[in-house]
Amino acid sequence: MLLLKVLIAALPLIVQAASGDTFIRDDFPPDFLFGAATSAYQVEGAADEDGRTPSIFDTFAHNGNMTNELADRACDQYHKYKEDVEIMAKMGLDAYRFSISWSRLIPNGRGPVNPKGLEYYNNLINDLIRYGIQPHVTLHHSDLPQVLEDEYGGWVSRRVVEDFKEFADVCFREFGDRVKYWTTLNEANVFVIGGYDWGLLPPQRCSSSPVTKCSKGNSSSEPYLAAHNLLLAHASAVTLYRTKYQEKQGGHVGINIFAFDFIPLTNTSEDLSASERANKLILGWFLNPIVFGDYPDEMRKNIGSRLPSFTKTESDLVKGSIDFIGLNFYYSLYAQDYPRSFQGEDRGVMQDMEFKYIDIVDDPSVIEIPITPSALIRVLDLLKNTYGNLPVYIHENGQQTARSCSPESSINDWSRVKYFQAYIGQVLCSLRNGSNVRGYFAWSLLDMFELLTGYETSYGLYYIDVNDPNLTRRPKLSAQWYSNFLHGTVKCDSMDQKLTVQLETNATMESLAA
Ligand code: IFM
Repeated sequence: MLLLKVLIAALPLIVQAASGDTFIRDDFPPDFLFGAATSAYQVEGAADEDGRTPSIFDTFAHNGNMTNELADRACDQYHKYKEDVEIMAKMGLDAYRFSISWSRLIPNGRGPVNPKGLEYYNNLINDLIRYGIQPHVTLHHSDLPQVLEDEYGGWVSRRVVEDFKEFADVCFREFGDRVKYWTTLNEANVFVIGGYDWGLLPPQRCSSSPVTKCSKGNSSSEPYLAAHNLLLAHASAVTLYRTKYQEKQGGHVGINIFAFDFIPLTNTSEDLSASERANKLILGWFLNPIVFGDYPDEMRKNIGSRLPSFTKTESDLVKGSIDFIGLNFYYSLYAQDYPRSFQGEDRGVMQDMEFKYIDIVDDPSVIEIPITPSALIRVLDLLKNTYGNLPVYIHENGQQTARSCSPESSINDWSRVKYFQAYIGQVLCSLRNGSNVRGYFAWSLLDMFELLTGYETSYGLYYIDVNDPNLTRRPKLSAQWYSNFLHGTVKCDSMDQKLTVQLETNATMESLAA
């Protein structure tokens, strides 16, 4: 017993020790996947080609919300996918995470399948397989067909559940012989907060206020309604996969959630419990129903009848509906206690959860994301300790840089190299501490059309000049570093604040060029 206690007490030290180590690719389990990710609207282009119709993301981008509106061409992966698969192979990626554009595959949202859409995704998947790169497919990445938004209000209507299930059915049927990892929804929690509470993301619905540009919506009820329908749609698609396809195709299906890692703004007990509450509820809003069958009690208490209820049948449908958790993580935020007694009438999600978030960088002109030591370890620990240590794939993690600067400064992206090295080191620490992490996807493969900033900022391993008619892909230092890491030729100092980064060795800019 004493020995056990000593061992338990020593665990944090083991993590600390691991974090001071150097590491290489081979320190990860042999079947641990390293990949890169994109999403359909951000990368494909060909927005109105071959029968594709607009999604809510197109509408959002065309409504003057973005700094520029050229996503119609994006990186033109629709025409350049072969080149992109080649650069993935050169880098040594094990896997590529991308999303299927629902309105390219089924232009009317339901009904006939577009043969051109089918052909495109078949070609992309076949090419990936040919190079031994696993396709990891997301079904919804902020891009519900606009036609369904117009017809019945999209995710706020229960009708979306059946349409999403049918779309998923087409994907499983057509691509499931080769795709073994399916994610139903990308960052479901941020999609509803951004799209239905703040009105800052597609479909831009929120309560009207002097600062919002929403033409419809209700920030105090629609985020919960949309989330409820997302959960039912997710679970219906998973049940379909499990009953009709999983045994034959042998794949896995999960959902993707965004984690913030809230840290207390001050060391008061109020802020400390606000940060704990924020971390628990922002994940638990989706993961509690999925793992335990219902929303967290605290949400029910604070939100009352604005929070929809699951019937027994629905709760049974949702409970257990994942084989893995997809996780998006970028950096920590401060949380400050914000009790209901201090609030006005307006209710949004964070007010309901009784906290305010505050950026840890107090200068809005700073674009690069701070590297927050141990943040990812905390998030992975929370998942491990709360949700039964389900398999986790880190689906998005990456550094933002300004895009409007010169190509040379874009390509010399040391801050991105440092970011990847630090966070991949944190993943290793978590693995050593018992986390069930199975893979890591760098966000993003290319400089794409960014969700909030259009072409002002980017996350790519490869640089693209939007004004270049050929949209030439040029490897950045981060691509070189990632490739060297994947080929086992770079030794990294995990979590080292000074981060000695090595780049020389076999992957050169020339060898990685498109
Ligand atoms: O580009 C986005 C992505 O579409 C969703 N997650 C966050 C990324 C970076 O902003």
